[in-house]
Parts: sequence; structure tokens; C-alpha cells
Amino acid sequence: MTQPKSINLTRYLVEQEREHGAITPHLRLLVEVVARACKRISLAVNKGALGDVLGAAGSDNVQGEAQKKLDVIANDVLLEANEWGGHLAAMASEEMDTVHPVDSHYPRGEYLLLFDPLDGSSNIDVDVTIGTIFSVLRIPADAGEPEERHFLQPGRDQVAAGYCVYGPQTQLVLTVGRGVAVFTLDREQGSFVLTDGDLRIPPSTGEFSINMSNMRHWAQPVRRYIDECLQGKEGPRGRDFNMRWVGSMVADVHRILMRGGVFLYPWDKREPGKPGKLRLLYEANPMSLLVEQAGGAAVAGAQRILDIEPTALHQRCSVMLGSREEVERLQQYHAQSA
Ligand code: P6P
Repeated sequence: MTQPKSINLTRYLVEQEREHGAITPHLRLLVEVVARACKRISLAVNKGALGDVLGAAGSDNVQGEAQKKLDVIANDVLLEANEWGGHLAAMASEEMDTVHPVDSHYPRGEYLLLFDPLDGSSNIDVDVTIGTIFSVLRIPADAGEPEERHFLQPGRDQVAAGYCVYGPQTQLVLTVGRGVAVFTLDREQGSFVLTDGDLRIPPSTGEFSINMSNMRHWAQPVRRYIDECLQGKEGPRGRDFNMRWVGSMVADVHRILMRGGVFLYPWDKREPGKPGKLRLLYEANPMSLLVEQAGGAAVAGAQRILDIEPTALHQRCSVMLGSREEVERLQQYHAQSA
């Protein structure tokens, strides 16, 4: 049998369903619908100043952050795309205060979809890489009308997670619990083509990713880790380190998935009452599942992120993830200082 020149997303998902029983028909439909929505978002992002997509939307999100026009466009595209398929019970988004049950006009399915429709919004107007992050949970069987409490599940219970990164290429990175697959958008045929069927993060790295301007606010274990990296070959690590910070989690995490590294957005004393800046349910959890499925690790200080029991839809957490050896070192430094 001649091997196909390329496997697209649909064939990959059919094989995951048929050969591995890894997904259900509804989950296959969900991923395909989200991927199609990401293609539409990518087109809007690529329009830039040529379309009415840049600048502020004139509204704030639940985080009190000014929304960009593309935040709202991306959110609306994902809501519309997922409303009618019968695969979802409800959705939740960084851009919406409360959960969004699927309109009772349509059949409801067994899944919950959470997303940050356009992560890295501060980069939109300066043409720096941004992306869409999504997470999939099952709604409890006896749930009835979908409510916020149904979304409050630990990240280890996700049935799928992924992101679409809008950079020099548009790439979809996905896990359905059997490793990580990478698809690159072929705009000529209009489909995501499999370009890596089993992405693995290198266990060690010489590259860290953190916003250094916050250094004076960090807790001691993070200070220690970064100071040791900065001491380079002459210091306790015995090697030099490089640093990258895009300011868009999708871009930084994608680089780490592709070539290794460690990403940190830790707690700091600027807002001591908040555990961190990034959101647990639709940023940290999906990225942590992808990183672990690729052989890396993801912690909030000493605790595994995927074990955090959520108490609120938009709660935040400290994030340290990437190459396993570096994350385990950070986890150890936090455990020692506890
Ligand atoms: P800072 C984007 O706004 C975001 O939520 C993440 O994508 C990114 O990693 C982080 O904030 C950047 O935060 O404080 O460096 O601007």
C-alpha cells in the first residue's frame, strides 16, 4: 500500500479514533471544529492593518484588561463554530465572565471547551507571534444544566488540549492523551498537515524564558535558579545559558516544545495575593498537559500544575514548565525553601 505523501488532521484523528480508541466521534468533531475556527482566526490575524482588526475593542474582559478587537473576533469565531455541532455542553473563555452553555436550540454533548481565544494580545499591533489555547474536559454525567462548578476539574482530567500558533507558519499542536502531534497549515490546500507525529522536549536545556524586569519581586527559589543560570560556566551550573522572552505564552511555550527550554511566570510580590499572572484552566493546564505528554514537566512551585484542584473559573497560578531536568531542579529549590 503506498504511504500517503502527507497525513492531514482529519486522517490523524480518524486513526486515533479507529486504531487506538483514543477519541470519540464527538471529540474528533470538536478538534476539527476548533482547528477550522483557528484557520479563520489566522486569516483575521494576517489581515492586520488591511482589515478592521487592530487596536482596542473599547471593552474590558473579566480580568479588567482592555480587550483588543482581535480578542473579541477570535472569541466570537470559536463560540459560533462550536455552538451547533452537538459535541459540547458548554464553553468558557478568558474573554467571558461566566460559562456559556450551548444554546438549548442545539443538542448538547459530553464535552466542555475552555479557551484563551487570542493569547499574547499585547503583541497583536506590533506583529509578534500570538496564538489560541484550548482545553477539553468531560462534563460530569449527572450534570444537568452546565454550570461553572462543572469546569472546576484538575488539569489531569483533560481529555485533549492544544494551541494554534500564528507565527511565520500557522501550526496546530495537539494532544488527545497519546503524545503530542504538530500540524502545519498548508494554505494552498487549506488543511493542517501532520509535520511531527511524536514531539519530544529535550530533557535538558541551556535556555530560560522569564520576564527579567520582575527580578526584584521574585521569591527566593526563583532568584536562586535564575542567578545560577546567569553565573554561567563559572557558576554552579558549569554552563552558559541563553534567555528568550516573547511576552506571548504560546510563542514561548512553542519554542520550548520544539527545541527545549524552561518557561517561568512565577508568583511575585507585586500582587502577593495572586498566585501568578497566568490562568490555570485555559492557559496553564492545557500547556502543562502538552509539555508532560512531550516528556517535559510543569509545576507551580513544588506542586504539579495538573494536580491543582481549581476553585474558580478564572483563577491564576504560578507556572514553571519545559525541559524536565530544569523543572525538577526548580521544584526541588521550592521544596527546600518551604
Ligand atoms: P508580561 C500575554 O498577555 C500573557 O498573558 C502571556 O501570553 C505572556 O506569557 C505574559 O502575559 C507576558 O506577561 O508581564 O511579561 O507582559
